[in-house]
This record gives sequence, C-alpha cells and structure tokens, in this order.
Amino acid sequence: FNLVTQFRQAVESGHISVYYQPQVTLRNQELRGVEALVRWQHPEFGMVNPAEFVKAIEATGSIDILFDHVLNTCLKQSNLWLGRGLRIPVAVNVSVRNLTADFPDRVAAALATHQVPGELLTLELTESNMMADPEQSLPILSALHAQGIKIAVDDFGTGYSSLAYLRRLPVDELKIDRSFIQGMSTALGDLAIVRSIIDLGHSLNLQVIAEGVEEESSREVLRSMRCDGMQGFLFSRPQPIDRFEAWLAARTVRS
Ligand code: G
Ligand code: G
Ligand code: NA
Repeated sequence: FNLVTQFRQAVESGHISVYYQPQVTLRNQELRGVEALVRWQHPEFGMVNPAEFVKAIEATGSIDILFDHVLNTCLKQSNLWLGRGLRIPVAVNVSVRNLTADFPDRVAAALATHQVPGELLTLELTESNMMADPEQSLPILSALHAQGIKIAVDDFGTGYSSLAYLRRLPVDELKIDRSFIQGMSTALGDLAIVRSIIDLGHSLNLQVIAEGVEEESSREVLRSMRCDGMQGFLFSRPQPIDRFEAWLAARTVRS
C-alpha cells in the first residue's frame, strides 16, 4: 500500500476529478467565482473522503502531485471558458507544504501553458497554514501576488492570526469559517464574530466571503453586515463540471 502511487494511478485512470462550487456576490447574487474541490472516485470504495486523503497525501510530503493536478485541470477549464468569452475566477486550495521557493514559478508556468491570466486565479490557504510561518510565506505569496494571483485566507476565525501579519501579507480575501455562519442564527457570539471579521476585513481593504451559507435567513443578515460574497449549499453544492455548467446556464437564462 502506497498512497502516493495509488493517487498517481488514480490520476492516470481518470478517477481524480475536480468539483466546482460557485461563489456569488451579496449584491445581485451574480457569480463571482468558483472554488475547486478535489474528488477521488475509487472503483471499489466509491467516493473517498477528500478531507482524509488530502491530509494523508500532505503527510507523505507529496502534496505537489495533488495541487498540480487540480491546478492544471482548473486552468484547462478556464481556458475553455475564456474561449467562450467567460471570465470565471477559479480558487484552488493550497497546503502550506506547497509553498516551496519554486512554487511561484511553477504556477506561472502553468498559467502560461494554459494561457490564463493570473487575475483569474485565487489561491486559498487556511488561516493556520498561512500563519504557521508568515516570514517564510511572505516572499512566496508576494511573488504569486506580483503575477496578479489573488490570495484568500480560508477558514478564517479558527486559527490565530497575527493582525500585524495580516496587514503585511499580500492577502486579498478573508473566508469566514462556516462554523460561525452556521452558528450565527442561534448564537449571538457567532453573530458578533461574523460582524467583527467583516469589519476587520473591510478596514484592511479585503473582500470578505461567507462560507457554508445554507439558510435563506443568513443572506439577509450578511447583506446588512455588508459581506461581499457567499458560498454554500443554499446556492449550490460542489458539482462536477457538467452539472456546474447546467447550473450556470439555468441562471443565465433566468437573469
Ligand atoms: O468538499 P469538501 O469535502 O471537498 O473538502 C474537504 C476538505 O478537503 C476541505 O477542507 C478542503 O479544503 C480540502 N480540499 C478539497 N480539495 C482540495 C485541494 O485540491 N487541495 C487541498 N489542499 N485541499 C483540498
Ligand atoms: O474550507 P474549505 O473551503 O476548503 O471547505 C470546503 C468544504 O466545505 C467542502 O467540504 C465543501 O463540500 C463544504 N461545504 C461547502 N458549502 C457548504 C455548506 O453550505 N454547508 C456545509 N456543511 N459544507 C459546505
Ligand atoms: Na477552501
């Protein structure tokens, strides 16, 4: 049993795919981008839990294989969309173990291969990953940012951010962890946290996105707090490309 070998074989057999979950704007509920989420459809075991296999691959030190596959899949898709006149920003998850010195050049090469401008790519790092060693992340994130790539802090509110680093790092977006969004309707403490994160983000000139929006009532609360974007089952689950395309087509016709 070797997870990395199995993963490589799964990539070659077409068992690793990317699901897309839309993010919408608060104002008009327009599409503001999609998040890419990896899926492993195992011929025997069915859908393998991504949270588990991502962590397991991370632990082997070979997380680059996963990132490269997801990135290339997304950029190939972006290129197809561009050919149809669609500029859909795509967010890809990054592990702190991806942030080696050669990472910005590898991402630049992938953008060039697929002829996609850096402005259409967002890289998401969890708050705890980003703050693990901010001095080391800073030059790597800066080199990515210089290519127009946006940087988002994922699961914000669950880690320990140094506000000084939050200001110094080239961050564009905060994604409020879904636990706070889900607690918001019943717990005043969660509501206060959500409001504080939105205010903090805006005072630092960042976009703020709510994750895990499942209830209609959350939308109004988030609107009143001037949150910028939302993502969650209320709008769409993460979906394979053909179903995402159908979701997109249905909305375009309606509006
Ligand atoms: O849909 P969801 O079950 O996909 O994702 C479970 C977890 O796996 C999430 O925390 C998500 O951030 C992580 N994840 C999903 N896709 C990727 C990926 O491509 N790269 C990394 N590093 N993590 C991912
Ligand atoms: O933290 P990150 O963005 O990487 O997490 C993505 C994870 O969140 C995926 O597992 C995805 O399936 C899940 N997710 C996305 N929207 C919702 C939602 O509205 N509710 C819940 N419970 N999970 C969601
Ligand atoms: Na994410």
